[in-house]
Formats: sequence, structure tokens, C-alpha cells
Amino acid sequence: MEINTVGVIGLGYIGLPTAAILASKGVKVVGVDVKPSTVEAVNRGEVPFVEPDLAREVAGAVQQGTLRATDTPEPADAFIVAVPTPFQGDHEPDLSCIEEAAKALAPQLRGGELLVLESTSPPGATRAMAEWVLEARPDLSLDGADGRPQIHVAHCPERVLPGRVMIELVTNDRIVGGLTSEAARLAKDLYAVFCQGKILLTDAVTAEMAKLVENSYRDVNIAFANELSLIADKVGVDVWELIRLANHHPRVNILQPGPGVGGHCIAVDPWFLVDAAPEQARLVRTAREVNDSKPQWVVDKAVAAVEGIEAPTIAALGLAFKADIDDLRESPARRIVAELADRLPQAQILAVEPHVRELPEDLAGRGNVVLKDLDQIWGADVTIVLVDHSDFRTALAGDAIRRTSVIDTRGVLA
Ligand code: SAJ
Repeated sequence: MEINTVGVIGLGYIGLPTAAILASKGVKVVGVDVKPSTVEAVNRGEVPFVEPDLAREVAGAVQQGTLRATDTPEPADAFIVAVPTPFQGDHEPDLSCIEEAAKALAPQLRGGELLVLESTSPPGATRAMAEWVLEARPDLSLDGADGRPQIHVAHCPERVLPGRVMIELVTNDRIVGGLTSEAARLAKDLYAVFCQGKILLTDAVTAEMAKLVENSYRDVNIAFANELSLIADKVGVDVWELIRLANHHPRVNILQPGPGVGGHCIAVDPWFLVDAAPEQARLVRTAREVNDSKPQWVVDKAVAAVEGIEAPTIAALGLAFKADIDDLRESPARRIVAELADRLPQAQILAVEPHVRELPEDLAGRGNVVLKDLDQIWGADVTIVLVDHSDFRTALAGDAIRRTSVIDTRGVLA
């Protein structure tokens, strides 16, 4: 089957880069998003968020006429669904965006199309998406039974690292899991248009699990590092030196502790494993709990450090969820600053985040948090390093910072 046109449903952190890269290879791509501001931005050749090299790729593709955006799916040879899959309530996966996408694209199908789910999904979500489509289109089938035209449904989880998306889209290996082996083969052909890594074929549930397992592996290992930071603090040794030394062992590779785990992936996906097998996924659950409790530990440390100071000034370096990006969503740094502002209403919190021009509303609204430049915080009673931005590493290399009390959650001073 030749794939000349692709509909990409969801123009977020994954959908838009994927749409742009396909379009740059000459595929006609129609991106679909429910957010009018995103559709308008893309049609102007602009990007609604920062990701290195994405703006250039989108502008080029829109100018070439291979990429445009709209709010409703149109007929295409293949569809890629890249919509959010958050969790709800007690960490159960919320598949409502996949369901909406399935119902929106179903009327456009003529039979013969490939449908790929890219959203990180709990086991069974790809089949659920196919069932939502077939409910709306009982004239179609997955296997051609009763002479009904077939649709081919597969899962190909995204695995790109924010900040390196345009590189990793091309270089990472991909896992493709089909509901049928034909669907997997067709999806492989689609990804081969831009992916230079290996494209590994399996079934849909194994592909869904692979993605969850990759992020859980990271979460468990970061939890180990975070737990070590608490143990080292209690025992009175420097955790950074401890990890650096232990990592000299040829089979030890401990990750870095931090103020907690942020982002929309590693702090979310392990819960899908826990939800799928609550009694078995004990370590995975505990890792989540360890990582989720770290911000509170940092807050308690900071509160203790300013005890006895009537109106303390606390410098908080970084609000993003990790180094060198502007993404403040699900950021432990932001959570820590908010919590500190509430715990210490008499304190002034000087937040430094070189990647944003203004404070997010929740922090601005608190009244005792102000956004400052790095050179405006040196008189603070306590400095908390929350993000290891490259700018901070350079600036903190001098010894001025060492004259104040520092809580270095990222080992920038180590
Ligand atoms: N972190 C630490 N210590 C470490 C490494 C990370 O505290 O040693 C923290 C970071 O500061 C951040 C969080 O963990 O708050 C996650 O950062 P990350 O850079 O490890 O990962 P993400 O969330 O940006 O992207 C991950 C990647 N998954 C893996 O590396 C297995 C990426 O490949 C996935 O595509 C992405 O999740 C996703 O979309 O699922």
C-alpha cells in the first residue's frame, strides 16, 4: 500500500514534530487539533511550544505546502493518533482523548487505511481504539470478515526525549505492534519514511508494555538515586561523591538524584503498569511514591534552613522539570516553590528561570514569589538549586554562592 497522505491527530509535543518530519519527506500531512490556537499557529508556519529545530521544520513544510492544520480529520491513507493519555482519580488511565480521536476519524475511513496509535497507552488501548472505530463503522473490519473492507491498526509508541525530539525521531529505534501482522508491516513502511533506526515488529500489547516498561525502568532507577540522597543525608555523606565513586564499578550505573521526577511521561506511565497488575507491580508503585515524596523533603529542608529568620529571602534556581528546557508542567521545582511560598508566607522567594519571561499564574498569584535574574539573588539567606540548567552550572562555578546556605538538589556544585 502506498502512503501519500497522513492525518496526524493531536499536534502536541509528539504529533507536531512527527507531522513536520513526514511532511519534510514529501508526504502530504494534515494535522488535526482541537485547540484553535494550535491550528492557527501551524497554518502560519509557527510552533505553539519550544523544541529545538521544530520551528524551522514546521515553517519549511507549511511553505512547501506539505503540511497544514485543521480541527476535523480528513480522508487520508494513514492516521497517526498522538493525543494525551493522562491518569485520573486513583491513577487509572484516562483514554477519553483516544476515544474522541477514534470517533472523529471513523467517518473519514473508506477501508484499507492504516491507523497508528502513538500515545503512551496501557495494555489493551490499541484494541480499544480499534473497537471505538468499528463501533462507529460496523461496515469495516480488522480481518476482512464477511467481505467487509479492512482497516489496519497498530501501536508505535513515541520514545523521543523532550529537547532532542527532532534528532531522536530520526535516530531512535522504534517498536511497532500490530493488531495483525499486516498492520505491523504497513506501519513499519510508514515509519521507515523518516526513521533511520531499527523498526522492530511485535504485537500491540507488547508494544504498549515496552513503552511503559522503559519509563518505569527510569523511574525505578531515579527512585533508587533519590532514596540514596535521603540515606546519604541521614548518614552525613555527600551523595554526589558517593554515586560518582560507586559508578566506577564496571556493572554499576546509578542515576542522579533530583528534587523529584517531573514531565508528563516518567511520572505518569508507571502508574499504567500498576493499574494493569496492582498486586504484582510493587516495586514500580514504591518507586513512584519515593519520587513523588522528594519535593516535600526539599521543602522541609528549606523550611528548616531558614528557621529563626523572621522574613527570609530564598532563592530558587530553576522552575522547569529538567535542564535546558522551558517546560514547567508537572515540574517538581515549581511544586516546591509553590509549597514554600505557602508554608512561609513571610518569606520572599526569588525564582530564577532563564527560559521563561514571566511566572506561571499559580506562582505569580501567590504574592511572595518574584521572577529574578541570576545576578539579582546573591543576598538570599538560602539558595535552592532545583534545575541543573547549563547557565546555572556556569554561573555557580564561582564561589559567591558558597557564601550563602545552599540546598543543591541537582549536584550542580558537586
Ligand atoms: N531525572 C532525575 N535523575 C536522572 C534523570 C532524570 O531526577 O538521573 C528527572 C528529570 O530531571 C525529570 C524526569 O526525571 O524531572 C524525567 O526526565 P528524563 O529526561 O529522564 O525523561 P523525559 O520525561 O523528558 O522523557 C522520557 C524519556 N524516556 C526514557 O528515557 C526511558 C523519553 O525517551 C520518552 O519518550 C519520554 O519520557 C516519553 O514521552 O515517554
